[in-house]
Amino acid sequence: MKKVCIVMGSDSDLKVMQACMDRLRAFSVPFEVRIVSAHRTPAAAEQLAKNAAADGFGVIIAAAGKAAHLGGVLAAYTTLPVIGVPMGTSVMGGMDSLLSIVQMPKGIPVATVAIDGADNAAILAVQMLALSDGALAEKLLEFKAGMAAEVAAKDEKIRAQFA
Ligand code: RP5
Repeated sequence: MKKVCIVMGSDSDLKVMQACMDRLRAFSVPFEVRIVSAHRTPAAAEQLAKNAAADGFGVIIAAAGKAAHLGGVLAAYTTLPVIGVPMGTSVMGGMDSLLSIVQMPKGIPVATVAIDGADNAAILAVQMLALSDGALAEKLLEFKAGMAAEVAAKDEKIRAQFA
């Protein structure tokens, strides 16, 4: 199976991104984690993205905050899909990160999840890999069925409570 490359602009992003690692583990999807910054280590960002496909990655998840150019820079150097995760920030609540990631110019898309949407980034990456992996697609169906069962159980409980 192809691996997921999780790239963070700083180790200060790790706490939020832990949910991404946890979800990928739950799906038994292999991943590697890197700290690479579009601004502090731009040469490493270029190298990582250029080599990612040959290194066995099928998708890149890029988490960054503030002027969050990491996903866009990685996407510029690879044809692999890049998922951007905007980090919540103290000054602008993460709107700065969100707009920096989502407003890519035409031709270089970065699939952007919600502010601090680490879990959804992992699920989206799994969905991408499942396009060419039937067993993984089965696991996704089970995952969705599990979620639906949970919500249905809550629905039943609340209906009884207010009947
Ligand atoms: C971004 O700047 C990082 O992704 C992080 O979210 C933010 C702050 O980084 P630190 O100053 O905490 O290293 O590059």
